[in-house]
Amino acid sequence: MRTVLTYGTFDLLHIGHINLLRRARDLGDRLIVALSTDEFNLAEKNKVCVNTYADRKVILESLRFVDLVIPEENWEQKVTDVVTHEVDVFTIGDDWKGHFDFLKDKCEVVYLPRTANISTTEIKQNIATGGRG
Ligand code: C2G
Repeated sequence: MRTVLTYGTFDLLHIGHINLLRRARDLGDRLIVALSTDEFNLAEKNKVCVNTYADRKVILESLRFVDLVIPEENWEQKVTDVVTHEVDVFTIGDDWKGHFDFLKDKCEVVYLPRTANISTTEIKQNIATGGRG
């Protein structure tokens, strides 16, 4: 059983998230998503989510290529998560390239290409300005 772990906020789930999650799952047999809590998002990422943690969790759990969702509550939990869940591969979008290389002595680290021209921020801006420009 090859376990893959990734992290994120996944608010207003969009094709960029889906591409990431599908490719993450394809790196192994089981995908765990550490989902940023509302408190962590606000305190550490300056993000105010449209969907609550509870709703974002249910949405991710409904995806056929997500096997388990756990909370991401701080920046420091990754090593513990990798060990606790016997993770073989840590993966995340390449906007984080290099940030998590410290995990390389515990598991493989794979940075996946981001999907261009889509982000939660852009979606919010398009809604605020009355639709895609
Ligand atoms: N992503 C992507 N393409 C996009 C947008 C996002 O591949 N167009 C990827 C990101 O690179 C990330 C995942 O989708 O791997 C989730 O993105 P966010 O919800 O924005 O998560 P982020 O704020 O990057 O949180 O500890 C790590 C952080 O929790 C990561």
